[in-house]
Amino acid sequence: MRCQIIIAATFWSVCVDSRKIRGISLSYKRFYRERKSFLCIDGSRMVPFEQVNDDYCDCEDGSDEPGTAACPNGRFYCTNLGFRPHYIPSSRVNDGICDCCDTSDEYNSLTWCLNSCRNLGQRERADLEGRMRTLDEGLRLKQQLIEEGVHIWREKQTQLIELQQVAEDLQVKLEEHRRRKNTADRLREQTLMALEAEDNGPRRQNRTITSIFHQLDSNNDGSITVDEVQAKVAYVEDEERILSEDEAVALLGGGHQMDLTMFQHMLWNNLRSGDSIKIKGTHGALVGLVDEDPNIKAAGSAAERAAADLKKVEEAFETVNMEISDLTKKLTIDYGADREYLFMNNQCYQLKVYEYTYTLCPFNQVTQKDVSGTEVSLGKWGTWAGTPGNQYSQMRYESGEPCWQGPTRNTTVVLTCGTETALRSVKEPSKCQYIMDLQTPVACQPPLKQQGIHSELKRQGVHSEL
Ligand code: MAN
Repeated sequence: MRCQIIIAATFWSVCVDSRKIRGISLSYKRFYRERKSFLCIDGSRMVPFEQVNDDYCDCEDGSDEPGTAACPNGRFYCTNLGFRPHYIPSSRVNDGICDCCDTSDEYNSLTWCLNSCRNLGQRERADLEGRMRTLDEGLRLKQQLIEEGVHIWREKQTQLIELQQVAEDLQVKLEEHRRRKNTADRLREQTLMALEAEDNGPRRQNRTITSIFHQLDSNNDGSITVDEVQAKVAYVEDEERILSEDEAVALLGGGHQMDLTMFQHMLWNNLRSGDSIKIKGTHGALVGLVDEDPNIKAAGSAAERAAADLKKVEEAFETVNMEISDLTKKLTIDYGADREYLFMNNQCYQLKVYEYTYTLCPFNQVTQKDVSGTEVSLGKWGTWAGTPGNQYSQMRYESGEPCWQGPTRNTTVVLTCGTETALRSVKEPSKCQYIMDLQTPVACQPPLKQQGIHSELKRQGVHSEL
């Protein structure tokens, strides 16, 4: 009899005890000390302790029934030793579905649950270790990239100074070449004017008459024939037309040939005025003569050379200034607190997703190419767009190609920690709005290591020891 009483008392105490502590986290245990009464955690009501977990909801906040499904707002705490603890709505307690990996939510159901916390914990720890290794490696690489950035930055600064120096030198050269060109132009003009003034002088005239005669006398036999006139002379009004034999004979004074003396007194006068006939390929009488003058020729080619030289210097000056402006623009971009993103400048990253090839050129643009080779812009570099404390975690590329019956294409690039810099995914969650995941060591943040799941699992370890 005494033995029966002891067994009954033990059984009762186990029942009561297990009933009372079920579904409560360690930190809440202090509210559930076995006293005469239980004060609902929201302080709204006091109930006899026997009413805790008696499958009847007494407290408005559900705190008297943490281990049963009685209260609609109750929470059941899965201790999940070996994995991570968490709360489930107490309506799931004994509902025939295993929610806690330690099976504690199905303590009074016919469902057979397998405790999977150990396996889950092992998997999570392995995953965590992998992530920690990635983080460590990422941080190491980040440091290298920061150093590389410092180096690139210095190089770009030097390059800018050098380019500015080249531009200054070119500016001086430019002025010098402008002066030279002006002088050459003036000289040509003066030579031309002198030539025009001299045009009627006997020396020049003789020289010119002889020169034109020789030009017409193609076979150099000392006389101009009908054929030679037809080949070289044309009417000013109709240069394309070949003179008829009669017309040529008329120009030759009615004969079939003409020597220098005759030429000087007849045909030359016609040619010189340039009113009705001219030598083919020339603009008129005077120009024809001017072109022949060696002084004018020399002055003309000197002026042309000076103009060509000036053009070359002008082009070089323009190119250098463009380079300066490009470089200055690049140097004004925000590359992160330690310029850790600088190394991405001039780099492009690609990923093929279904029929599209996406190319991200950081701080420049994003494009999408389809299988036919048609490329559209998904946005040009806009700004950093992360959260205020973590602004370098996202990039925004804006004002891409307008979408047919839709918005302008825009892209958000989310930067995540990885041991290499590569595009990992591209999604289009809404029409023409793209989200890219760019993994890179420079997105690795040391605080993650301290605040991450690592510490949560560590805490879990503490639970296991208890
Ligand atoms: C192209 C691509 C798609 C986009 C449609 C919108 O096919 O740029 O990403 O959704 O145009 O018409």
